[in-house]
Amino acid sequence: MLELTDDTWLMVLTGAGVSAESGVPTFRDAGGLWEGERVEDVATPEAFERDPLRVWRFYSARREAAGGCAPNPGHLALAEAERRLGERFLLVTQNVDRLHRAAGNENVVELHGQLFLTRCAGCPRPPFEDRALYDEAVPECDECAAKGRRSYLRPHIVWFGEALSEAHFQRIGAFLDGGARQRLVFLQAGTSGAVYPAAGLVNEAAALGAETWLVNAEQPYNGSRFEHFHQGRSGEVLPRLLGVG
Ligand code: BV8
Repeated sequence: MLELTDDTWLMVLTGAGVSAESGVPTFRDAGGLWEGERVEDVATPEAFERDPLRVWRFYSARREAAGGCAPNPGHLALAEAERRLGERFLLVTQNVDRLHRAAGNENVVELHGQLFLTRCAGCPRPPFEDRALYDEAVPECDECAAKGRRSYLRPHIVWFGEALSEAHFQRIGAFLDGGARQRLVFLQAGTSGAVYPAAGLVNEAAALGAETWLVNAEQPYNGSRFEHFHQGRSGEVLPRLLGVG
């Protein structure tokens, strides 16, 4: 068991596997999202430039699927860990489905963006809440239109080749520095460890002396970096591991 002591600073990195038991499809598993679509066709800025409607159809289908999903016991265990540790807990997720927030986590860094936010591809207006499905036509920015310009709206998602938010890295860095003075623990759950920079966070934490824990259905690409590996479904393993089941 991973004991949450009074001096524990716990950073958790999650991926699609944590939402799998909620019914949200993963990416790289058999039957996952990349089986039907090539990444380059739907999750790159070039793809959006080439065929924005195809990209919107992909994200609209994901909005529709994720909209009906609820947190599973893995999410709930992580929410309970935050209740116990407070500001000594930080959840860094690659998931865009908001299920961690729905479970009750507040100290969350959504590294790859959010499925239910839309922003303008052409102007700096802030991302806005949007659950609409765009299957027939690519939506356009009304604020740009008011200024006589035409710009497409796009999902608030970090695509391959796009930079992640600097503010996220500052928050992660500050947390790791704080934890390094006490008992720093890094826990990775439900991710293939294939996508960077997320997959490299374990190295940063380990360099600061963190204990490294892994929960996954199978050995991930970055699995060799971890001291403790609990193989299995996160909805079953996380509650047990964190002693909150
Ligand atoms: C950038 C869109 C720079 C979001 C996604 C270093 C080395 C090599 C390459 C790179 C590198 N650094 C950067 C790169 C390039 C690239 C990259 O990582 N390429 C890889 C693939 C080689 N990274 C980038 O381009 C990033 N940007 O570096 O910018 C820059 C700087 C300045 C200026 C300009 C640019 C951007 C990365 C953004 C990626 N966006 N998609 C979306 O549509 O949702 S990635 C996509 O993969 C999702 O976001 C997803 O979250 C992410 C990770 O996938 P996983 O969550 O791991 O899901 P997966 O299906 O793969 O795995 C599930 C796992 O769970 C499996 O292991 C399975 O066994 C397990 N599992 C299943 N069920 C369960 C379970 N485990 C437990 N319980 C279960 N029930």
